[in-house]
Amino acid sequence: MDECIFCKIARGEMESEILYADEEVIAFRDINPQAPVHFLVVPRKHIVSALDLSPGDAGLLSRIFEVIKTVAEKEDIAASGMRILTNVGRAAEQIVLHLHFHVLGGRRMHWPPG
Ligand code: DGP
Repeated sequence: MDECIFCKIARGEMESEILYADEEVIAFRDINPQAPVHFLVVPRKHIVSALDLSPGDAGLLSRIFEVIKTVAEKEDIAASGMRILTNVGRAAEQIVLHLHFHVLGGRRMHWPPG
């Protein structure tokens, strides 16, 4: 998708602090961090949200969670606990319409979330 911010980051056309990249998945720091560690894990393939995943994406989804674990361990938030979330649609304030998983850690997370 030409105008999608996360597609542009994945193509290297927009700057971001990349923490991990392979042929399917990238991870980079959120521009507006909500915790001491806050990064996003994003498929290179343009998928709008979790509701747009299809059975053919099972391998990709599994890869995304492997990358979440790898980067969380590298960022030293895996052992203490962290939050993984994906916003879907307007009521959840999904701003970027390209599937992404927020990974937050380095502080105590509260429940229920806002
Ligand atoms: P969401 O509300 O789930 O769509 O969150 C989108 C997140 O993406 C938000 O926390 C800020 C982040 N973000 C938006 N634009 C950019 C960008 O250009 N670079 C980076 N690194 N993060 C961005």
